[in-house]
Amino acid sequence: MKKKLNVGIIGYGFMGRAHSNAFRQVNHFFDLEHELVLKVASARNAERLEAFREKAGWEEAETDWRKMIERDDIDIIDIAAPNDWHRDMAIAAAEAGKMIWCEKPLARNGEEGREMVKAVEKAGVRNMVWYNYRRVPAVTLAKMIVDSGRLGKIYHYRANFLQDWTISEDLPQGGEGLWRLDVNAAGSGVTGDLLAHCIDTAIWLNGNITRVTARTETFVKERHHNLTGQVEPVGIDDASMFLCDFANGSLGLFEATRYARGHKALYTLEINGANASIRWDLHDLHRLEYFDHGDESALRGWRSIHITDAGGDHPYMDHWWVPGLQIGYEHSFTHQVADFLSDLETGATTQPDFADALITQDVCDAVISSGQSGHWVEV
Ligand code: SOE
Repeated sequence: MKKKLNVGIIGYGFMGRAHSNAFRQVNHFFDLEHELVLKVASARNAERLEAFREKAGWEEAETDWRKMIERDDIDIIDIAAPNDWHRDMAIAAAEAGKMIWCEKPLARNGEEGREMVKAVEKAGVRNMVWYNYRRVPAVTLAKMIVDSGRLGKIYHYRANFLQDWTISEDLPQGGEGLWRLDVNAAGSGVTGDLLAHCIDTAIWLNGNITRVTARTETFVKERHHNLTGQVEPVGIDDASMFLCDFANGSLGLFEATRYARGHKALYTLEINGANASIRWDLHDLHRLEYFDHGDESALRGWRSIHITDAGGDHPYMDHWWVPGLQIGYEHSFTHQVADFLSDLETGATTQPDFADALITQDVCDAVISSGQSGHWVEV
């Protein structure tokens, strides 16, 4: 008989849907001692909440998230609300002794993030942040290759996250998914929304970032605000680029924008070492490209590895289909929750936790600060 864990989710947007799907799938594909129960869903808009509850498969709806957190029968709080809610919700959940899963970025800034880390450490509750791309099997395999030392000394780390959905000046800020354009809700623009993913993966694969120099830009300076009804200044960064030093001596180059016409969610990364290089592209997420200078010269070249070797050496794939059949974006969330549940059983810490995500938050803050000052900023 499995031990049941009751989950309470806050938020019914894109991430609310992605997380709910993972919670529903995890016990069907992973052998775990615990079973997740989709107990309560919470959000302010009662009508939309009810539609979400029914469609996503939650047992109950609660429009007051504090009431949900206070319930004795809830074991885990999942925060899938906009960034300006993360701190208060996480602190309340920690004080109530709940395990906490929080959507990325950890918070709007390092100051809020530090309060959250303090709260979970004081309460001694397990916690995790949804930097889901670490659990795309090709990215996990990249980590295994880097850790094996096959790349040799690392010289370069390069990452992009390109989108084009905010180019129109008529697009409002505020409310529903558009909170991402409102600096009060989001904390920053593409730095926290997109570069944070790239930074999390980069630190995981290549170690700490020690200093940055950035160029940030807001192309559309004013937008209609959906909640206030006024035209208001835009406070977010629409584009953000930075150069950095890694502690291991390698150099980093990062770019994120929502103004790259034609690109919808093009997250790419590349690592160049003395012996070998790897690269990955979210639009072809089940492939990892690998170049090994040690290969026989006549055959040497970039190889494109299809990460579908179920029963072989490809991470996570033995939980899914037969060799050759690929999986997608949503599986990265299922893998993350599966890892959390198996770590709960072994006592291991699940990464990234709040403390880990705070390091990424500090790099984001340094990028914003350097973009404003035009100077190098130490992290
Ligand atoms: C929108 O910019 C968004 O959905 C981000 O919020 C996600 O974190 C990213 O994975 C995809 O794009």
